[in-house]
Amino acid sequence: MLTSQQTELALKALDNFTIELPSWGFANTGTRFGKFIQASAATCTAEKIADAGAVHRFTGCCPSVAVHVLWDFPNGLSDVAGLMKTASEHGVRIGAINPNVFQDQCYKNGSLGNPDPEVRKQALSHILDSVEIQRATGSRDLSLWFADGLSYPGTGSIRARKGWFTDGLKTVHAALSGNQRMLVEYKPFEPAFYATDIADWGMAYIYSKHAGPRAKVLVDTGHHYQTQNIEQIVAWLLAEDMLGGFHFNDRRYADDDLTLGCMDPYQVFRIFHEICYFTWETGKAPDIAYMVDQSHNLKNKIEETIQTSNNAQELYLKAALVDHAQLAQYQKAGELVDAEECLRTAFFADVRPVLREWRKSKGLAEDPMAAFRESGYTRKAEQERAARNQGAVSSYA
Ligand code: AFD
Ligand code: MN
Ligand code: MN
Repeated sequence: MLTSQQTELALKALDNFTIELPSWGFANTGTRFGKFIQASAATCTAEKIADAGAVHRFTGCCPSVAVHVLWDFPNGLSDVAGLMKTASEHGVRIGAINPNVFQDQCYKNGSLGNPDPEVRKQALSHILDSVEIQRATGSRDLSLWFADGLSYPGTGSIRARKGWFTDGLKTVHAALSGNQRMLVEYKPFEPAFYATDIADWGMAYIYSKHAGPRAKVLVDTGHHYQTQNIEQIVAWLLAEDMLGGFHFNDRRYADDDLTLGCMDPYQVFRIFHEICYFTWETGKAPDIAYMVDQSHNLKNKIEETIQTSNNAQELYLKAALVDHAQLAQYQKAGELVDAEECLRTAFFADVRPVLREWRKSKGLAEDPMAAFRESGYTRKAEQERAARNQGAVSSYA
């Protein structure tokens, strides 16, 4: 049972915690081995936004939707007004802008890292067009992930590619204005299987530093080797004021894009702990974009996103409950067991009652999953979308 002081702290933490949803999480996506079509899945960007709006309506913590330029703005800037109108009709706003320089045929040997200067120019022009969309939607963040890399030794100059990326990202940075930021995401492998051009946090950090002060590192929790200590990376980036945000998901083996917290909730808690501990020590909450990046191939897409949002709120709440003053004392005194127990006590605290109290105070159903299921949203979506989804063949493409 939480003390009244902990309850007050928890309610305040929930008021300040939001997590952005990925538009691509609501459409029929899958793995490279095919996809299993869901009749209720979104079949256009307006429906993806409507589905994200439904998650926000039931959870109260997902007010924005990250979008993918090629998939959500097929006509570029001219799609912006309509999508912003759709977003506000569903009680959400457009969030991070994701350029796409990984699926066009010309990017076979890379985008900003391509040895052909014409392809590098084409990639840069798409990213600069994405900055214009970012400006038009009023989005703060440009979320940059690159599939660039080599799959065989000797098939490219690692240093030349580093130089091209440095130049390209500098040019992107120069196009930013106002409160705009660019978040540089790293990934150790996939689809490149020998040397990915932005493979780890160090490379993303160096590229960001070269680009300029608006560039920060984006940590995708699925983009690490099995043994990597993600919360240590988070602590370093916080200390350097270089943590831009997260793409949250969970994994058992690689970039599995599973439901946040389904495999290792204690690791997610430790990541949030580093942020809450930093906030307590500095007295200032870092400006971090919490975003989901998952591919809901098997579960109902909206239900999995509600599950993800609930897990994120619960684990963030637990991290907020750590007795930081006590922990700092034990760490200083080298009291190892007592220091560790500060984390474990908070991790095992039952925060579901206070989460239900918070939802009630916001006029939300205490159980968002049950409320969503009772709403009949899925059945209605199936009726409206089944025919269009039937046409989406499950293929190796
Ligand atoms: C894939 C990539 C990366 C990127 C996401 C959205 O691995 O995580 O952020 O697609 O473009 O998951
Ligand atoms: Mn990602
Ligand atoms: Mn990924």
